[in-house]
Amino acid sequence: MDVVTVGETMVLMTPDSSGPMRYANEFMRKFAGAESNFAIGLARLGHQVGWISRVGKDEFGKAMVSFIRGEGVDVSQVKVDDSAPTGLYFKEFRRANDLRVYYYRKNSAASKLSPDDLNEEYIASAKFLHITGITPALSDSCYEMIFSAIEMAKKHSVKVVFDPNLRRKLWDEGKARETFLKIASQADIVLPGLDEGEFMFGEKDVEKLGKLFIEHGSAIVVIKTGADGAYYFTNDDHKFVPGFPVAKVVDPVGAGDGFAAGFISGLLDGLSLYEAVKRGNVLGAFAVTVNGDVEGLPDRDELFTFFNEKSNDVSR
Ligand code: KDG
Repeated sequence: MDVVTVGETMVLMTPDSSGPMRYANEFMRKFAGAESNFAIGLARLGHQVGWISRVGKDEFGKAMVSFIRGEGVDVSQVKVDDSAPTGLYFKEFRRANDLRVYYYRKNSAASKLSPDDLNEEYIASAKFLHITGITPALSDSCYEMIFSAIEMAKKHSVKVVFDPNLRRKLWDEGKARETFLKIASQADIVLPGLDEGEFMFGEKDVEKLGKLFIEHGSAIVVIKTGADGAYYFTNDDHKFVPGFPVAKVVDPVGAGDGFAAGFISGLLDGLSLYEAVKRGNVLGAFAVTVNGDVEGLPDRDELFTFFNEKSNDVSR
């Protein structure tokens, strides 16, 4: 396994029409979750990825596992739970720049994830363990599970990648900050957005923030600044890597997961940090051009075609 990730994926319902969802009668059914989005992004680029989770013993759970398996992700560690349903969420495209998300995930099957769902050998077989700040918010057992997974990874020298993915609807702010700081101090690689970094350290200046993350214990930090690009920091190096302009953002959700997949793919391919961040920026840009979190992510051919064309415009 190149990468193992763990977390909840939900059924995603998106209205066919924009505007207040109370008027929507038709919906598209998709699947989305930060960790499986990331896993799918890597699998499309040809990497070996595994996703650990729980789904309900229901039609949605069956369809979700088939979908993720169909994308080339190993689902051997996904458990089917007959006591809780598969989680659900809705995306409401209210108006331009006003996208809202509604969760129906409390007590879902994935919220029952616990340390017992972790197979140490499976985690040990990977080069990277990827976790997000969403999972520890889901329940006490999910919180414990995340720290057990980190412990297992560290025991076997598997690098821990932490994407904070702050979801304010799921958290008490103080608890979120404390948890993110605790995970960041144990992670090798942290991938915050600038706003998440500010949330964690109360610092807006990106250079100072990068330094704070490194002092806090991470070997590599990449701070994303949206469409502009991202800054990477290590103990002895830091650079800004410009993003790729997108003519029309169709759906911004999933950009961060695409970024993480592109960046880790770059590291797995032995690229320099600069080139890995650039690949992350490209995948983030691809992700937002299509409705759905993962539908826009490229396969390896598409990615290299994009680079070979030396295109600066993702939309053409
Ligand atoms: O990163 C995109 C995900 O956040 C979204 O698809 C749903 O996993 C999700 C969440 O918990 O918000």
